[in-house]
Amino acid sequence: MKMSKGQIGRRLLGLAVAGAALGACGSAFAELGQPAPWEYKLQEAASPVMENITWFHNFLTVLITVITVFVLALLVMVVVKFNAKANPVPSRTTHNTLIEVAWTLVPVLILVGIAVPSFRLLFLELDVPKADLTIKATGKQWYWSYAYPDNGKFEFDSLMAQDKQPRLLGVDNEMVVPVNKIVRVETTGADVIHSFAVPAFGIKIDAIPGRLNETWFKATKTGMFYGQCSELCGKDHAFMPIAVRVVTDQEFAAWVEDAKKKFASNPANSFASIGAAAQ
Ligand SMILES: [Cu+2]
Repeated sequence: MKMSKGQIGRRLLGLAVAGAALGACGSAFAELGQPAPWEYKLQEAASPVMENITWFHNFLTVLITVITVFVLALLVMVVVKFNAKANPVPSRTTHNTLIEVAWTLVPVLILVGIAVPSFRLLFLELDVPKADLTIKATGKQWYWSYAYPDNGKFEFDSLMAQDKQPRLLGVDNEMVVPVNKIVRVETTGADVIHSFAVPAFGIKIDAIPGRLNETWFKATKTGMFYGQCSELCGKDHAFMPIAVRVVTDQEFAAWVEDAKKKFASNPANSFASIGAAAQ
C-alpha cells in the first residue's frame, strides 16, 4: 500500500492525538493512595520523594522516546535511501571524524544528564532528615506490626481485613501519621525478609530479621495510602497490606491518646510474643 505524504501526516497526527488522549486518561484513572483500574502510570505522588521519582520517570520516558524515534528515523532513512535498488553505486567512505566524535560525546553527555538528577534523587531518598516521628514497622508472617517509640511506646498489629475496601488492601489497624511531618520508618523482619513499600510516598525498603533498615517520608496530603509487602515472604505474602492514614496534627494527637489506651494492655503486641503470634 502506498501512502501519500498527506496520508502519512494525518496518520501520525492521529497517533499523536491518541497518545495524548491516553495520557490524559491515565490521570483520570489515577486514584490517590491506591491503584486504580487501567492505571498504567505511577501512583499520584504524596511526598517530596515521590514527586521527584515521578519527575525523573517522566524525564527518562521523554529522553528514551526521543532517542528511539531518532534511531528509528536513521534506520528508515538507511533502508529507503541506501538499498541496492535506490543506490546501485555505493560510496566508499569509511571515516568521518566529526560524526565519530559526535556519536561518542553525545551519549556521554546524555548519561551525565541522567546521572545528575539520578544521584540527587538517591541522596534525597537515603539521607533521612531530622525526623518528627519514628515508627518501627516489623514484618511478620503475614502481617505488619507498628511501634511508636516516641509517642507513649505502644505497638500494635495490622492485619488485612476481609470486609474492608479496597479489597486486599484494607486492614484492621492502620498506621497513622500526621501530615507534613517527617516520619522515619525503621523496618525489621521477625521471621523472614519482608519489604515495606508505599508507592504514593515513594518508599520501598526491605525488612530483614536481625537488621534495622530505615527510610523516611513526608506525607503532603491527608487521606488513606496503601502499599503491600514487596518481598516474597511465604504463602500469605499477598495478604499483608500496608495501610497508612495521614491525618492533621490534632487528629494524630487524639489518635495517639486512644491508641495508647487501646493497645497498652495487649500482650499479643509485644515483641516477646512474635513466636506465639506466628503459630
Ligand atoms: Cu511479607
